[in-house]
Amino acid sequence: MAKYYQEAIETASREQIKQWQDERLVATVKRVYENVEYYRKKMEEAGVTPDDIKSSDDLYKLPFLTKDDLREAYPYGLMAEPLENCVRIQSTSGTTGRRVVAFYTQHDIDLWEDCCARAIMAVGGTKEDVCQVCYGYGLFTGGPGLNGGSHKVGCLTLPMSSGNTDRQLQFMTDLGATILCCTPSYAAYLAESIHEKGLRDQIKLKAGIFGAEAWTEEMRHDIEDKLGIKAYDIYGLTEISGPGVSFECEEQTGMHINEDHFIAEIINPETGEVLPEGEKGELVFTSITKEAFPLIRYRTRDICVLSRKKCSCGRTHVKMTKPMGRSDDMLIIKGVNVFPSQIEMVLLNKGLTSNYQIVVDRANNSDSIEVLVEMTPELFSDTVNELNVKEKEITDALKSVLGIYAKVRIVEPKTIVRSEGKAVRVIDKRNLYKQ
Ligand code: DLL
Repeated sequence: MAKYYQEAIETASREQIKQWQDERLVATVKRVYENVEYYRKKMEEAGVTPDDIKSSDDLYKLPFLTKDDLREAYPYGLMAEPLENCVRIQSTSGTTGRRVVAFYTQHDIDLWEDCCARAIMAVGGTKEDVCQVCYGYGLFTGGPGLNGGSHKVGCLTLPMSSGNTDRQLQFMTDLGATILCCTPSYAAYLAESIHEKGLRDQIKLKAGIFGAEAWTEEMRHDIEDKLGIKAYDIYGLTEISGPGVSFECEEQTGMHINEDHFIAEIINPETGEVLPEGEKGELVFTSITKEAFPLIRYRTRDICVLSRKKCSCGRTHVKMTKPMGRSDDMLIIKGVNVFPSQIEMVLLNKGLTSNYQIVVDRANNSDSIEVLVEMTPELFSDTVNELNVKEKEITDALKSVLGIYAKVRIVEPKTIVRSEGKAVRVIDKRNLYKQ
């Protein structure tokens, strides 16, 4: 059974992969230097010219790019193709101020969908399969990416998008879905609903492709047991295209990075120094085939380890572990990227103090977020009713900034533990990064 979408590429020799990376990096650097003022300035500041980049061995000479650069250059500052050649945007789930917009030419979409097709075939997908995609469609990359990959493999694609669990289950059983694509928390929720409704023997699922958020091995086993499937991880980020930057194969021991499109490095997040293979650090990507929005040395803030150990699946592309944490304070709650600073801004705007704590938890596979904030002397004299009104006001403001519901509790002064070092702003009880 064919298990590769592009066998010659996925099993290419290391020499061949290096050659692709060398040629494509040199061409990409030259192109952005000539076409994108933002890059040219950054390179000039770092004292590097395209002539200094002769192969991927010279990558370390180039400056890093961060989310702040993307915000500074928003919206069009990093676009490397004329607008008339771009056909799509996708955007992160982040909110005002933190929003990241990525651009695609038709060629970019084509290559991105190839990456997702590789992921689907790696879990045993063929054109005989019925692939149910319940990642969100729209600005989020999950739905469009896996949808495109599923088409390329030739699966019958169910473009469900997220939510409406009853309808998901109806299509899953009526149409005999065999591959499920969604976040791991939604997969676990679907598994639970299937059990509750006694539908286990009516489903034909064999594999799931779950990503977009951290999940543990325990969660994998739980989903696999409940649904009687193999559950595979998939990783990606909007900035670098979306899902399919890397994906798991049958070995289920890490995700192969599509190295013909992306060069991966691991750096020390404090110093920026490139770390040798096998060391844990921040993952940095350089895209070498993208037309509209090539990113050079983009710091993902995801912490992981790379390995080039031979894989039994026959793929030769480097593997990354599941992300083991982040080097910034971004939380992913219900699939939405949330920065504590956004919450702080809302509280301060509403006249509250910066003595607050964010408690994130997960019950029945659903994330919840509670914001505790100490009352100010003015609020101290307010009645319970007035406090309730204030809490509701903050909840609404948070909803409009974050896009998700956060329970707000105003607590008495001095009840949030003070710390002598850094304040403990976030208590994440989900333990998602436990390996
Ligand atoms: O989450 C793209 C995606 C969609 C990946 C569907 C997989 C499946 P963003 O919303 O830009 O893009 O969020 C990117 O999510 O930097 C990681 O911190 C986190 N993340 C993505 N996949 C995984 C995973 C999509 N498999 C951010 N495990 C990334 C852990 C993940 N974290």
